[in-house]
Amino acid sequence: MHFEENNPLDIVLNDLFEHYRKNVADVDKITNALLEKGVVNSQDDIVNDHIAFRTLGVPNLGIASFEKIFLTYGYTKRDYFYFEGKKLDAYWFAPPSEGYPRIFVSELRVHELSPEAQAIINKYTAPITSDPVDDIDLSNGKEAAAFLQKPLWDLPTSEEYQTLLKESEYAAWVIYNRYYLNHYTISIHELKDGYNTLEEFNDFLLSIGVKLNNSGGVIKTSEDGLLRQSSTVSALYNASFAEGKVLEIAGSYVEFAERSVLPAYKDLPKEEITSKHRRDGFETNNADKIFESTYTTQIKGS
Ligand code: OOG
Ligand code: NI
Repeated sequence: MHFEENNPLDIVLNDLFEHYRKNVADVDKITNALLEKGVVNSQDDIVNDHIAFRTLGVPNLGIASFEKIFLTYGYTKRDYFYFEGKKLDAYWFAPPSEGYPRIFVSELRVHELSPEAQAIINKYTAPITSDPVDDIDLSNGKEAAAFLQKPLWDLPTSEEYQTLLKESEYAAWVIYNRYYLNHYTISIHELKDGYNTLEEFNDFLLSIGVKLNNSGGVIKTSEDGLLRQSSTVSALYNASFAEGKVLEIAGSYVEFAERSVLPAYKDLPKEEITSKHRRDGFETNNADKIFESTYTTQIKGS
């Protein structure tokens, strides 16, 4: 994945990816191993299926605020997803043209948390009295990219973080990591033979020592069988909290998606198959398990 630095969306996506790549060691580890094996010739040969962000459902923030950035850049809002147990809502957004990743944005249903957890979140978000996206010039890609790296609220204390963690791992993740890119996703079906099924690719990942999320099984399969996904488990990072204490907490991860050709196009010659002939969108049950790539249960489990 690489875009020319000539339009705001390209600038934003490049900047998000560069920050993410520097922080998440598995990104370069996987790319370098693919280069070494001659599977790809550069990072640009890796097709990015989608990227994901997490938000808080409070006034002036959440999907309603965040989506303005990518709607302005030509994305289209698509299906709604609801995750009852995790208290999340989500939408996916289709890209303006081929070559750009889909975007998956989720939002915590903050009003459904305990009064204690709500009070912690509100302490940090209440000072945000207008939608911060309204204050940025989205035609300026550098300004939009900087916005996505800029903390919108103060750092919590370690105690507040741990209180949130006990009730909602997602809440704890967002209060600390904010709009950091949550993952990028390698399109497995775009790779060469030997690496273009999730089984083969996961074997390759295990061979280079990458740990995979096993919640609900390592390969998550949609009901129609056409969207299969796996993901790494986040590493632990030393994070400094408001009072100066350092805790090891979850950051971001890498995902892998295999989209099969839709039944209507099953007889199309291989050379003619493009992304529009493949299963699109997302799947609630797959996503529900992929969220856990940043959860303590996955990070601390074997
Ligand atoms: C997003 C989890 C869902 C997918 O592809 O279904 C997802 C997250 O962890 O924030 O990425
Ligand atoms: Ni994903």
